[in-house]
Amino acid sequence: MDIKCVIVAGTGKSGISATKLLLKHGVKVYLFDENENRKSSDIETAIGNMEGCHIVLGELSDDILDAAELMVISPGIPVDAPFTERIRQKNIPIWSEIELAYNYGKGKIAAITGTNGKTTTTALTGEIIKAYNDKTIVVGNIGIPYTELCDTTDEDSVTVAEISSFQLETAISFKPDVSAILNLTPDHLNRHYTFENYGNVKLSISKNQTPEEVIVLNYDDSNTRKMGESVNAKVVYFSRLEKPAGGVYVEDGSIYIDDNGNISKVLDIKELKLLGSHNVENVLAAVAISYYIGVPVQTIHDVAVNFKAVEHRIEYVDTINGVAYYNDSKGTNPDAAIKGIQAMITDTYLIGGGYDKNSEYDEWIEAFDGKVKKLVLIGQTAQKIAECARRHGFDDIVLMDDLKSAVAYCHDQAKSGEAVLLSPACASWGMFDNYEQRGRMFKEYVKSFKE
Ligand code: UMA
Repeated sequence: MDIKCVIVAGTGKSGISATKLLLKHGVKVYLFDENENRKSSDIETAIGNMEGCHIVLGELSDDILDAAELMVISPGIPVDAPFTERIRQKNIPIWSEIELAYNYGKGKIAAITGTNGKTTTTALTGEIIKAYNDKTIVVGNIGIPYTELCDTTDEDSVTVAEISSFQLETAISFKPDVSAILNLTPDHLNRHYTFENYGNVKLSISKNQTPEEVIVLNYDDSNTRKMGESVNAKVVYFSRLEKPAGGVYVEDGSIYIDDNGNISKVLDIKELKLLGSHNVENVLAAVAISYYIGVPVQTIHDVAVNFKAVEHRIEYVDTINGVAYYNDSKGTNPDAAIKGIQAMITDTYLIGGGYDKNSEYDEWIEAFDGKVKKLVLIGQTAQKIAECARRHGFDDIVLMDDLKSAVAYCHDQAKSGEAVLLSPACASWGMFDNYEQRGRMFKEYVKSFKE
């Protein structure tokens, strides 16, 4: 890059990584944050070697605007934040942190966006591609800024990036080899104003792609299906419900790839440790993305069937005496816990209850759908949930003193082929510090039965 002086806006993860990258390449940086209360000493510690770096808190001076050739903006800062007006008046280009990384990175890129499922799909795609190519990095909205690792890539590398709409707004030349839009429902409308704008920003992930590159789109979502009509890239649809030509689809419980009429079976859905129809969609997308990055079908199969969910979210723990244990400690309210029970495909011992947030449990009980063999209740809400369940005609209930005895009870009672699910529909407070600790304790108790 032939640029000597850059303003980096935002001193979060993205701004720090972008600054370090630029300094390493000998570029002078004005690291700017509107928040005057940010502690310079913290920022300096995060940067390390401050040579060439000037921290600016509060407001940018005209001198800085005169000197800067580029501004790199963090995703959390809206592109129409008042201070950006002065940047535009000076005709200083504004790049997202993704765009900056793209200019330094090498190798192939798989870029994943969408409203829901991005993180699971990115994590799974990353695992699959890593198994085939150890020069694979997994970056972006998932938590590790792209600028932190782009310098480690070479021509043989693959970058798997979770990209948010915030990061796409100021992506200029970013061109993934394979892009994906998983689904589209209204989100972040305070930032993008209309659903149409939000959709257009998501679609811009493909704006520089040519027919040489691939875009993976959800055929079952009418919004993303429609996007296939307006892109330049080769379109590969995935579908759980239909069989789009040249796509990745489900038939008789198995996932297939149709590559120009060559059909490969990838896996049986029942082999997956990820549960729920939303996760089948995430797997379909990950299969399509990795296949078009060049990963052999056998490798895709082997990694996908062993992939466990993100921690505490319908996370497969282990199978003991034929009983599968799942940790859904992140099910801290009835809405989230509904997804947990919906994901189960066998008779389930459901461990619920905890801190009382004044929730109503009716819809959760209604969602049991004949799958709950026993509702094992703990904590402050145990009685309240039991009463609610009985009102709905559900009577297979047992109350236990604590999580440990609840797990022990399930271990005693559950038979081979059944499942045990911790999905409490309540916060953990009172019994645990947070849902993470509750989930970790659950996993420890389960593992103790293995020994
Ligand atoms: N700031 C301003 N002016 C503003 C707003 C913010 O100066 O108007 C400053 C703040 O004072 C702060 C800095 O900007 O110092 C924060 O920057 P940031 O919000 O972009 O935070 P980062 O730490 O850089 O994290 C970002 C992503 N955050 C957002 O998009 C809000 C992270 O995604 C991402 O993991 C990280 O970069 C690495 O790529 C988080 C997220 O919530 C997980 N994403 C949204 C989502 O998933 O829904 C999109």
